[in-house]
Amino acid sequence: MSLIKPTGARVHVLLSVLIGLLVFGAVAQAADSPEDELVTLRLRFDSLKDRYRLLCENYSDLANNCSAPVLNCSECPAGWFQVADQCFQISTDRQDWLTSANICALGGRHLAILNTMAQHEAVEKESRRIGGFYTHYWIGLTDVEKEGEWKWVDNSTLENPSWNILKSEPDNNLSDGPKGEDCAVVDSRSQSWYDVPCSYKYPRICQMAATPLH
Ligand SMILES: [Ca+2]
Ligand SMILES: [Ca+2]
Repeated sequence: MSLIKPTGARVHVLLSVLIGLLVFGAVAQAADSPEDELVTLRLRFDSLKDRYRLLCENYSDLANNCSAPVLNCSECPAGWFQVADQCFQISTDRQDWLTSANICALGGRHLAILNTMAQHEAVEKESRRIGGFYTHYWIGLTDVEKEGEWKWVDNSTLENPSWNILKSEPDNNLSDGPKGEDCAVVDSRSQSWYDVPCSYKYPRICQMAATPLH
């Protein structure tokens, strides 16, 4: 094996490059706005929380084997699954949309407001885990107040729609009555939404904020 000793010139070039990188990094950092910094810190915080949760679960598995005290690693109640700082639960019973919304509303919860790809992927994963016949679930989205004006149950407007556009949804299909289709379900397999009559009966997805770990 041959070792190449750095010459004075090479060391000088290396130092220049390193100093250049440091200066560039410092300038880039200084150019960040507080908002950018906040977003970066939030991402790092979420990443650390995910890492903590994983380590906590590994610890608890080991603790179980050693009869040591087990930590609570979840920020969600038993039977709920977590996505970022939110908890979700898929029901096993089937109700119409309004009954489902009322059931979820007990205890300050609500029908699911699905805004992200991660939430849709988690719903698909949980749906596959629990098995069963159904893959369509009520979500907290309706245009019952004004046709075509879709709103979430918290009155927020729809910003990231995931309608199944290949099936021309939402189509307010009138084949099941003049009321059309004013309530939305998510198809967990295609991770897309359909509008359907609110009187239909489906399982539901409830949502609540996660309780931070202590
Ligand atoms: Ca409609
Ligand atoms: Ca439809």
